[in-house]
Amino acid sequence: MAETMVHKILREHLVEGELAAGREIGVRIDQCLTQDATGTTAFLLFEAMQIPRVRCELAVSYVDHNMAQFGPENHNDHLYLQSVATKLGAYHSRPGNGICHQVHLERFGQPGKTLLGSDSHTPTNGGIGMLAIGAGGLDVAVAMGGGPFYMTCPRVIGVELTGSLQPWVASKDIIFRLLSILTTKGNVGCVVEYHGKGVGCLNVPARSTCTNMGAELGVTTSVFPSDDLTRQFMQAQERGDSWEALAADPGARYDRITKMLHAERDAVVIENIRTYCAGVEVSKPDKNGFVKVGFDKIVIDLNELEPLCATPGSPDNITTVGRHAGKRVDQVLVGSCTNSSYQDLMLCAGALKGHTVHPNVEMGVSPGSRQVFTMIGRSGALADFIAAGARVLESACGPCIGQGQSPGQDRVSLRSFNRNFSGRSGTKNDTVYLVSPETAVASAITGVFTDPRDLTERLGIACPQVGWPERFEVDDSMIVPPVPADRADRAEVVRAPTIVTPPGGQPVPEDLAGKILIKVGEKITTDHIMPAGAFLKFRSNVPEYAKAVFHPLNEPDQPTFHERASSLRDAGGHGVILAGDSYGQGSSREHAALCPMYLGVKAVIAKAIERIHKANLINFAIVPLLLEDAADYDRLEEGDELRIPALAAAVRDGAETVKVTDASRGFDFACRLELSERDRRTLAAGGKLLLTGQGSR
Ligand code: MIC
Ligand code: SF4
Repeated sequence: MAETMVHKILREHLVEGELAAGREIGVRIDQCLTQDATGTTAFLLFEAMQIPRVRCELAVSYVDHNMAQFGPENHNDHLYLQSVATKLGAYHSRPGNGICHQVHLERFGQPGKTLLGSDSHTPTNGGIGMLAIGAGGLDVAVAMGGGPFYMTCPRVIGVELTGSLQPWVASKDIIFRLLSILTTKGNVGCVVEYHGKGVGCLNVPARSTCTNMGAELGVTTSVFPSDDLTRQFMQAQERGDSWEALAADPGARYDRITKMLHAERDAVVIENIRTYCAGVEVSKPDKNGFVKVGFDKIVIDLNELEPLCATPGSPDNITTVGRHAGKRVDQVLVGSCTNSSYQDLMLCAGALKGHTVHPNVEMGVSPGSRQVFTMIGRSGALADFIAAGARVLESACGPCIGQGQSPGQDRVSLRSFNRNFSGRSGTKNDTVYLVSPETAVASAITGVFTDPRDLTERLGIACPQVGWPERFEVDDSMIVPPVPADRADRAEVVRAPTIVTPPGGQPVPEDLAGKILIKVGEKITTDHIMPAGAFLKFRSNVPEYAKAVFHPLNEPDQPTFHERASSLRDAGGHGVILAGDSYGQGSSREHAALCPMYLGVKAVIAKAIERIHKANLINFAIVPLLLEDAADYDRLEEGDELRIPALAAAVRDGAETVKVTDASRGFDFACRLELSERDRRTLAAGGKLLLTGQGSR
């Protein structure tokens, strides 16, 4: 039977289960990556598992997030990571070498392989034809130790690209269009597979922009075929030998996708589905106004695509750039793992050449890797940035994770990044728009929101043609190789006192007797639960970092979440978090489960929980409970006392629902336990580490 590319890779790597959408499968992982903000925990947990050496084909530890170095913590982390990773058999990409996803694409990504990374944007490497998946650090630690990764066998969403991109329209606009169709909600358990003639106008970094930001769709990953352009990219990286062609078989069928949408509230999304999808069917509204929308595949004509942007608050608030034309812009940032390739930066430098950044605007540029940095340096583009007045930042995540460049209050910031969750920039109630590098640079020149196509018409600036380098500057001297196995015993791990072994889990309580510690709304991200920015430096110290749980939601002059939760825990009570839809979307940071666990949280009750966060909750023995009737959310309040008798038995014995009593208000409601057999065993054991039998309580 004709197969999709996703199924080909999965079939090659299947170690447990069968390839039927919705079933749990175990997949062999070839490559693993960690970054410093999640990597310290991943390696501490790997050490706790007492596996002497990395067993997957390749593991790379990167340092790119936590670079500000206020206080000793960050440097301590870097030293720990370099020593532990290389001792245990991983490569280590040193601070300054670049953002993990960009460097991995340049130096290690390989078509047809599987990659598991402790960062939600690991799917970036789908642009080179890998099945690249983001996960919590504990799952990555297990994969480094040679264990399979368990996931739901995905439904494959086919995205056909036709035509070719017009000048000033970018691959970022493709993923924006996709976000306007699929949104950030309701895509859990799916993988996006791109195909069609239009793929041929996108080079590997441009493809990776789409797969990178596929993370914002909430899908497991996204993948492009591996073709001649992939071969050229790998040859130019001196890795042509590792190339292989990979594509779906002719006639391969993609899954039919169905989504529940609200006829009125989601009217624009339904209209987009009608415009861009084939085989669309929309049911009649149910009593609550919801319709079932089904379609066979998505078709995007690149000739018709125009510059798009995501307006503040969520990456799926998509409008055209033209709609904001003329609006004042105060800050422009180009960088992040979404758009900081050689091509992206050469294009921006080319447009800026001979101009000065508008006096309204502060512009910052961060090259994605040392390779990109070196090449813009040698080509003269770096001098063009400097001459134009752009502030050149180091090769790292930087402002994308709120490490500097926070915008002023009510100031409009345009970023070529992938996330604009409120407050992520480090400024409360910020106004961050996500745009392509093309739109970013056009607006930096004019000082107002500018459709980049207008640059040519109004200012006579032609769209720069960025040639493909025959050879990239290959220099792996900042990648430290593993210590040879026969010398590893003697290698010392540098462990400063700021690196604290994470606490172990406890089995699910037999009877839950607790309290709703916080009631949060819809689309709460891991940035709300466990903010990064200035708190990043505490990632390797759970008791310290736990003080920041729900920090952005703490009310002034009221006890913080940390204070409320720790006093309940110390009194022997069980904490519960109540949430709306898409709880835990965004990053893979397992601290969003680990720190609440440390504070005594035993369950999350929500309308829906995102994939990686749900897995992290289970790994740390917090029970994910889904409201059977979403309307019960409105009846529950913060401070309510909850009882769930025989919760542990329900988890162990395969119950699909549990009855919860709100003892404060005197009513019962039902919650679903959507758990695999393995999830149940993990929760019952007190978390994944204890399930393996090697962790300590
Ligand atoms: C992010 O973009 O939010 C991060 C920071 O890269 C996270 C990882 C982390 O929190 O360390 C992610 O995307 O997984
Ligand atoms: Fe770093 Fe931002 Fe990419 Fe996350 S999204 S890996 S913080 S550049």
